[in-house]
Amino acid sequence: MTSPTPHRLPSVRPGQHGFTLIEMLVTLTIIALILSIGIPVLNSVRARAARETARGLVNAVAAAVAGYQTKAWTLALPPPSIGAPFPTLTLPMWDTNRDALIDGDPAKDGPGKLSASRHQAVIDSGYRGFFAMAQPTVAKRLVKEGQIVDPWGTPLRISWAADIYGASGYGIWSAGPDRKDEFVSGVSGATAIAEANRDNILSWIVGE
Ligand SMILES: [Ca+2]
Ligand SMILES: [Ca+2]
Repeated sequence: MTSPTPHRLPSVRPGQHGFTLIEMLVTLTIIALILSIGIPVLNSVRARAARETARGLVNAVAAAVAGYQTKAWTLALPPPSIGAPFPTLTLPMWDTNRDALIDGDPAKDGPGKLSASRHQAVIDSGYRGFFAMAQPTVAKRLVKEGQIVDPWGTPLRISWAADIYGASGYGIWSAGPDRKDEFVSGVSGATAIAEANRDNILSWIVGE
């Protein structure tokens, strides 16, 4: 049995152009090899860059929130009857609509857990959402309609006080490349929640 010759010249007759079959196969094999090595490396570099962007974003937003002394937004509600005093409503600053997402422009952001009338009261109060109020340094591509999104397009989340961040203060986080965390509908049960939260990028250190 003869092995295929790697040489090109013997198979090319005068006046003939083009590649031999072996040359084509060798070339294709080399291209496939380069792609098989290069694409995963490129994807890995991109994934790392996205995580670093998200980490910087989460830290910047956490610092911007921490820079404010007032952590609640108090507004006047319409009086229940003519002549009655205006009741006040105090809401967690940066998440007035209590949907665990950093507020965008309240006129565009939904009412979240507020009633429509209370949501309107927030708009009327002059609250303009996190981005307009705190003006953190954020790349333009990470802002969509006044809402800050992570490199995977998911709005940043915020939670206030004990359940997430300790006795006082805010926790900011990105849901990570999988765009999921325990607040996404359809994620329930300890195993699914742990899996969804595994790649989240947090502004705090777990256990502190
Ligand atoms: Ca919100
Ligand atoms: Ca996640």
